[in-house]
Amino acid sequence: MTGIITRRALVGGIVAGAGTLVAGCDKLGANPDFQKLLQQGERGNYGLQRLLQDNTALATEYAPNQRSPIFRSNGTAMPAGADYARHLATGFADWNLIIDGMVARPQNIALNEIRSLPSRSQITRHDCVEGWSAIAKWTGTPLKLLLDRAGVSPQANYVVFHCADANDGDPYYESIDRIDAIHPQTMLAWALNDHYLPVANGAPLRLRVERQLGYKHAKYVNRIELVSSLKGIRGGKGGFWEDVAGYQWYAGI
Ligand SMILES: Nc1nc2c(c(=O)[nH]1)N[C@H]1C(S)=C(S)[C@@H](COP(=O)(O)O)O[C@H]1N2
Ligand SMILES: [Mo]
Repeated sequence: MTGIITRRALVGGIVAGAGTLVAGCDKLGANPDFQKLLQQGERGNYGLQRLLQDNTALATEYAPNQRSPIFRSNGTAMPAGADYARHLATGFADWNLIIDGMVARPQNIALNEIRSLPSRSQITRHDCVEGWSAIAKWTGTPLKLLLDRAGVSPQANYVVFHCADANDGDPYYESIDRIDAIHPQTMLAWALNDHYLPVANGAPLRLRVERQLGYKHAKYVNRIELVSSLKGIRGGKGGFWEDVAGYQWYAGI
């Protein structure tokens, strides 16, 4: 956040504080006027933020002693199902990451190989719309490096992350644009505070997209899909909470 007024403060006028309303989304989500308001704010938000933003600016990084005593979990803390249980029991020894869709060379990369690739560490603040923030150190593989292996087609505008957990039977997923995908701090993280990820924080692989809110940081990622449009993916809004509760797709902070 570099400006004197934050981008979120600026767009607040447009979306009428949608960011603070979404917590009570159960009732509001059903209201068509509220949906319209969110979608208007959405277009303004994405366009305005992308216009004002330096696309390569880094999110603030902190010193080791500024880390929060604990980094809590939110959403899924333990994915249900026999598949994940088996992976957990074997220490994720045969967890693979698929990269497919609009790529020249579809990939199926073993977790161990991902962990052996050049990595980056960063101490950043995570902001959840449910009203908590925490600072932690993340270590992982820059997403750009993985995407370059796959050879992203020029028509692939979005990167979709598919997750191994399901909320009410509906698997979590998220997506980002190419600007955030190649940003130097955007990574598939495999360690939190110098230990392999705890299950509650997305073991064995989770997205860090530091300039966006918490719900964009998909946990338990096992597949990355490159697409030209988000329309064909599930509800068409680009993410689990975007589809079910009208959260903004672009959640820049
Ligand atoms: N697969 C998956 N990813 C997810 C969620 C989830 O429920 N499932 N919750 C999201 C939300 S709302 C937040 S704030 C962060 C929380 O990350 P943490 O559990 O490591 O704190 O993960 C995000 N990614
Ligand atoms: Mo969140």
